[in-house]
This record gives sequence, C-alpha cells and structure tokens, in this order.
Amino acid sequence: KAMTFPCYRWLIGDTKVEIREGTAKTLMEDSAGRLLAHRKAELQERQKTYRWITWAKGIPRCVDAKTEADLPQDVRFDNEKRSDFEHSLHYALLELSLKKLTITFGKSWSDLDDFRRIFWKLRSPIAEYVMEHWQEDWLFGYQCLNGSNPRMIQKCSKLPENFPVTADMVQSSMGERRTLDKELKAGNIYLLDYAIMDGLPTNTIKGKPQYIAAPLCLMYQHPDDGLLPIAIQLDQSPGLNTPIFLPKDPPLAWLLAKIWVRHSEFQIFQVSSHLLRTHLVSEVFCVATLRQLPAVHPIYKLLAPHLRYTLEINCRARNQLISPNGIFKRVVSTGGEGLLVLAQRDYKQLTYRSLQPHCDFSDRGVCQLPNYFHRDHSLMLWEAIQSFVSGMVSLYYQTDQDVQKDSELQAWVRDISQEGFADLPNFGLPSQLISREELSTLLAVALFTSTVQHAATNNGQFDWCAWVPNTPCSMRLPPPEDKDAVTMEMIMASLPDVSQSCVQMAITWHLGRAQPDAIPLGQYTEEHFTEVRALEMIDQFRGKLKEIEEHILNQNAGLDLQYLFLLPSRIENSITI
Ligand code: OYP
Repeated sequence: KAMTFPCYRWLIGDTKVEIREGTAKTLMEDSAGRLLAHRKAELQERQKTYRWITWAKGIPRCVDAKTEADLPQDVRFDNEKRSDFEHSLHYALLELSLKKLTITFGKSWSDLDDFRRIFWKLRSPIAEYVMEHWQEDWLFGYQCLNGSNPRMIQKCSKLPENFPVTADMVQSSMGERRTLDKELKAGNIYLLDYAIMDGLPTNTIKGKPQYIAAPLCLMYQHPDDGLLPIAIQLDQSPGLNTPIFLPKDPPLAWLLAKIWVRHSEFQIFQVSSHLLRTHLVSEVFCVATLRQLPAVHPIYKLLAPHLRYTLEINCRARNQLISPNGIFKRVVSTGGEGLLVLAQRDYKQLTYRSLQPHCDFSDRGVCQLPNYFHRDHSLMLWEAIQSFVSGMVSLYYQTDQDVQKDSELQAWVRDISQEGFADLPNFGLPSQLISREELSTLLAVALFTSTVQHAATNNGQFDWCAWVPNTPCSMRLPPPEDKDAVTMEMIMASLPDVSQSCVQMAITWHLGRAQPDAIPLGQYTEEHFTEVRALEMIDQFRGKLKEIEEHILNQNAGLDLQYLFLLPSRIENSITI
C-alpha cells in the first residue's frame, strides 16, 4: 500500500504547511530545527483555538465554546451526521406527539396498560420483552448486571446501619435452611445504595412538583433463581414512615417500591454513569490532546480517532439537554439544579481507579457474580485495548526515561490532571508520567472510556427505558409511606405523565439507536500511522476484537434476552452521540 498521506498540516501566518512524511515522531526524535519550530507553532495555534472553560463548578472542565457553532470546522459533525442527528430527533418527537394527541383526546391515563398506547415498537426485542416481564423480580435483578446501568451493584458483607432488615423479613425469599446471616457471610448478599440522591433539589414541571427518593435495595444471589431484590427502603433514614418493602407485601406496594428504585436508576444512569463518567471524562482527554500534542506525535495519532465528534455532541448536550430550559428541565425529576448537584457529588468521588474496569469490579466485590455478561465482556475488551496500547507505546518509547523526557507528553498529562480534572485531590492520576506502564494505563483508560464504557451505558437506553414504567425519568408523587394504601391510581399518578413519557421514548431512541455513520472500534479510516510495525499492531488488535465478537455471538445464541451492547462491531470508536 502506498502511504503518502500528509500526516500533519497547519498554518503559519498565511502559509499552509504540509509535511508529506508519515512517521510518527516524539519530540526527542524530531531533532531538525525547522521541524521543532513547526511543532511549537502548531501547539501555540491549537492552544489559541482550544481553551479550557469552567462550564459549571465541581464537574470536569470542558472546551470553551458557547455552542457547537463556535467549534473549529475540524471537530464539527459533517453534513451527513448533522442532518441525521437533527432529523431523527424531530422525527421521533413528532411521531410521539401524535401518539400523545390520541391519548389527550381519547381515554384516560389510568392503568399501566395505557403505556402500551404510546409504546413505540421499533425493532427492539428487549424493549418488548421488558414490556411483558418488567414486574418480575428476576428481571429487576438481571438489569443490575446486564441492563443499561451495570455499575451500581456492590457486595454487602454487613447490613448498613440505616437499613435495619431483619432475618425474619427476608426468610421467605431465601428458602429453607438458609438465613440472612449465613448468606451475608457466604457472600451472596448485594446492595444498591442511592445515598448520593439524598436531598437533591427537585424539579417543578408545568407548575407541578416532582419527587426524588434515595433508596436502599438489598439483593440476594439465589442459587437457583439468580439475583433477586429482597428488601427495599425508600429513604436513607429508617423510621415509622419509612417501611421496608418486601416481596411478600401487597403486590402493588412491592411494585411501587421497585419502580422507585428504578427511578433512581434512571438518574444515576444518565447523569453519573453516562454523562459524567463517559461524555465529560472523554472531553477532558479530547481537549488536552488537541492542546498539547502535535499531529505528528504518536500519541496524538493513537488517540485522534477516539475523539471524533465528542466536542460537538457535548456542546449540544450542554445547550439542549442539561441547560436551564433543556430536555431535563422539561421532563426529568433532576432537571434544573438537581442534575448539577448530582453530578457534582459524583465528581467528588470519581477516581482514576474506577475508570479501570478490573479495579472497579473488584472494588465493588462483584467478581463472583454469575451471568454478569457486562463484566466479562468489559474485561475481555479492556485486555485487548490494554495490550494494543502498550504495544504501541513500546514502539515509540524504548525506555521509561523516554517517557519522562517527552515534555509534550508531560504537558499533556498535566493538562488532563490539573486543568481538566481540576480540584479533584483524590482522583489518583499523577500529574507526571514516569513509566511506559503508567502511560499505557492512561491511554487504555482514554480508549476504554470513549468506546466500551460509552457503548455499555448508551446502547441499551432505548431497550431498557422505552417501557417507561421500568425506568421512569420522574415521579409525580412522594414515596409511599403506608404499604396498605398503595393503589393503581397512586402508581399512575406517580409515574411520568403522557408527555414526559413520550419525550423519554423519543430521546432514548434518538441516542440509543445504531448511528448510521458509525465507525466501529478498531477501524481506523484515516491512516494516521504508516509504519509497518504500528500497522501490524492495529491488525492484531482487530484480530482480537474479531475473536471477542465471535465469542459474544456464540454465548448469546438462543438466549431470550441477549447481551450485545459490547459486541465490538456495535461499539463506536468515539463518543459521537
Ligand atoms: C444533545 O433539539 C443530545 O432538543 C441529546 O446528548 C439530545 C439533545 C441534544 C436535544 C436536542 C434538541 C446529546 C449527549 C449526551 C448525554 C448524556 C446524557 C444523556 C441523557 C439522556 C436523557 C434522556 C432523557 C429523556 C427524558
């Protein structure tokens, strides 16, 4: 193959400079004076173009652009992407507002089956499955592992003090000869704790207050029936008005308690797992890379394909989704101040460790859980990414000293840790890289977050949120205080109304559907690298991904509920939606 692509170009004064030479070069290798001057000029230009800004205090910093129109052409959507993005959303909102009309002028909104009248059947076998089975306890448990927010579940070896579940309460969920105490010791008890939602400011929508709870939910890994919810408390403080809901309670009371947990899931899922921990984290890598690495730098070449369209989609999200009049404000319980406070609380606890999947799973104590496909696929993909990037690093850095001496690289990591993740003393990313291993880990985190982790949270959102009662975006009544007083009327008056539900379906479809112009993980359409060894490593990486693809397909063959969100061919190379 002929490799004659210009590998970098920029403007010095009015002169466009193009170097027709493909070899990636770190600073030390680039010794000729003229080239050094070019590197410097390119970076000065880039730092003028891409500047950090604090959009809101207490969350990662981002690119300085009021709207996507302020971004340089190089990082904007191309025409096809823009028109698809705008049309698909309008199409969805229009389609659903028609459905809404038929309800507003038709029958009342009084029964769970009424959600069927607005449900959008769109080739999502999972969404249809959810519609039929969402009330079953095992599906509630399954979603903790393989739904769209698979990072909430954690091992519980001792009951939290504010969650006074007794052996008696859960005996019937465990079966004979088993006790809560024994199962705690055996490591079969897990917990969902939404303490982070306690006291969040709540939204008011069309004059009506919305409600938020901070539940605790105890889970049991049953030897035959899988992971099951066995006790739910909807507030962090126990008390007379804070009953502990149980599977043996009146069915509507238990159902409403589960719905409340799922409502918390929606908030954590979208604000923390999706927005903060993928979109905003990747934007930090993106801005630092554009500011600190010249296009000829091997690390720039390695990262560039994983940063495509991320700045524009994030600008759009800041302007239309989480802005003062955005979609969240119009339909979600954390709309307005709530989502910001939630993001800020979660940002405070964000660690570099938690962005590395093997650490995250082991810190949560979930390595033994059976049928945790999300975990198994994540680890396989992490391994593939990690070995790819460390191979590339060792191509361009012969020793650890080479890493220490690369002042561009060091400025890059300083930009990430000091500018992007500012005010985060416990984040855990050093502001200097001293070894090739440290560099490889950081690159693996950047790649993994913008590809695998984003796919894991983004790709399932229509499947798991289209049936609104399964993952409601808001609640319109406070949590129930009396188990015996729960009625269907109360459930319907708590769940989102018709128009909130329609918007939830439209947006989750818009974001979760397969993107028409997607570039899948490991496909490098622009030939940044031209060296034979680098190209071989890319090939090896693709080979691994192909094996993973086949493994996942075989594993899923014949399953009613398939876990395909981490199929490599369905993972995008960057966050573009
Ligand atoms: C940007 O015209 C994005 O209103 C989506 O978000 C939707 C718009 C703008 C609205 C455009 C318009 C892209 C990227 C992102 C992200 C992370 C958080 C996603 C939360 C989705 C929540 C859906 C809520 C529905 C009730």
